[in-house]
Amino acid sequence: MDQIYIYVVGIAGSGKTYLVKAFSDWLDFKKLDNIAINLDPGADNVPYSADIDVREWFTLEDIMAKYEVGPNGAQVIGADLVATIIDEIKDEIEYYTAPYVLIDTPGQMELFVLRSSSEIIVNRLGRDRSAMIYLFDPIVSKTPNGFLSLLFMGSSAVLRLNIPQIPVLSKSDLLSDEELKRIVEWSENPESLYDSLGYERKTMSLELFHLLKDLGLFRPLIIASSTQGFGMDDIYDGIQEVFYGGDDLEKILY
Ligand SMILES: Nc1nc2c(ncn2[C@@H]2O[C@H](COP(=O)(O)OP(=O)(O)OP(=O)(O)O)[C@@H](O)[C@H]2O)c(=O)[nH]1
Ligand SMILES: [Mg+2]
Repeated sequence: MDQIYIYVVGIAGSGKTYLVKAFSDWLDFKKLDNIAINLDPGADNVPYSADIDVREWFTLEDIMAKYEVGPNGAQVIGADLVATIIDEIKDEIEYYTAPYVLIDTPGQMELFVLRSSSEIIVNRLGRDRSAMIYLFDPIVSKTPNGFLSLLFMGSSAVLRLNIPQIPVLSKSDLLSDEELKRIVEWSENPESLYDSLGYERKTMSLELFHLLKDLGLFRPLIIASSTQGFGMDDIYDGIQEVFYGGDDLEKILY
């Protein structure tokens, strides 16, 4: 079996790093060979053992010292530098035979999604073998406006990277059953999200929401928790569907 690349993407603190750990542990448990890659030069504590780690080449501190910039500037430079070592990373990946390659992306989502280095990385590793797990932060998702913003950010990630997206509500253990139900309903049904929006947001037309649905943006969220370990089987099924779902692939992509 060829390798497939699973990029874990989401806003700062949405649970990317812990999801890589939880999903890698789950795959291990199922005896499905996998490797984990850390692409975040600013990562402090990485709870999984990274098989390949960008910090072997450079860390945020290195960049701050070398380029005489602060942490934010260093993050931007770091994101661009990753693209310059992608051939070496690819060589290291190919050294492993593991079919599942889990990729932890930098803390700030825009660093990975909006900068062209991500396109270079995805292209170099193989676009048709790639998908992203997009994490909806549970606290931001609680309000309709927050949820809508995350939906737009997720869609910009799809437009930018042009790979299938598996939407996941992370850290779901932090939400009540009622909150979970409401958020999943929003994710599936444009009318319900529209109805929940505050009065001021109603200036957006319902047609816009239907357009977004037609684009495939409204899809049921997978409910997951890395600390409690649930939802990993659904994420796995989502990946299978993306790569082996046949006719469904188009639907998942767009
Ligand atoms: N309750 C709960 N907390 C979680 C879960 N996953 C992660 N966390 C906590 O959320 C915080 C952020 O998680 P990370 O996995 O580091 O998030 P990240 O998106 O990688 O964060 P950055 O890379 O720093 O942007 C950590 O303190 C974790 O302990 C979860 O499933 N449930
Ligand atoms: Mg992280």
